[in-house]
Amino acid sequence: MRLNLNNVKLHVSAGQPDQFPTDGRPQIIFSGRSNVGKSSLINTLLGRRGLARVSSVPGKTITINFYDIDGKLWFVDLPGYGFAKRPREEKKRWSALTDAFLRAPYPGRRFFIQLIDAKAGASADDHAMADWMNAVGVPFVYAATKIDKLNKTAREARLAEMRSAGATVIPFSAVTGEGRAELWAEIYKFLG
Ligand SMILES: Nc1nc2c(ncn2[C@@H]2O[C@H](COP(=O)(O)OP(=O)(O)OP(=O)(O)O)[C@@H](O)[C@H]2O)c(=O)[nH]1
Ligand SMILES: [Mg+2]
Repeated sequence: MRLNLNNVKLHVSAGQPDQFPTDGRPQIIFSGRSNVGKSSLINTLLGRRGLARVSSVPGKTITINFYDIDGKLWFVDLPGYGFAKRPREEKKRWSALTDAFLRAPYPGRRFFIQLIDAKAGASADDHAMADWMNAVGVPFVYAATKIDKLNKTAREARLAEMRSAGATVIPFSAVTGEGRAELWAEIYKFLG
């Protein structure tokens, strides 16, 4: 599959399950805690600075954003989880919408890119997400985000820790662009 990255657009910011696409195109799903750098990573992958909104206020939006990638696949930006200051009502909405998305039968293939803040390491919610992906058996890789913030020693320690469970871990930085080519390689490998 060849993709024209000049032909990408935000298709829908879905606040309700009936807005989710059901056409069966492959979905690349980006998941991670709030503020982990999801929007920045999506923009870096697509080479578009302002497509996914990079927020100064974390955890503001509770929608699932579907980006149409050249009419051939979907990039799915899940709302970030684990933002401590978010009101309880919003947390409920987050899990209701995300659960609906993850549980609904989808007539196409799915590949998860699970973002972990390289400096902070995996949170309890990150572990819960990984447990879910392993239990369901969906393919995924980790992106260790904001890797530019770590010195060599901290970087190697974090990557070794994240790789100890056997998963693929890609160090990533939206600042330097490190990891962009490697993530695209994983996506293309999945697409076959
Ligand atoms: N140093 C550094 N900062 C980054 C990187 N990626 C994102 N940031 C910063 O981290 C903050 C959050 O980035 P976002 O891309 O909005 O993160 P998000 O996961 O989409 O956040 P929410 O959607 O609000 O949950 C912003 O201030 C970014 O500038 C990175 O690779 N390196
Ligand atoms: Mg975001």
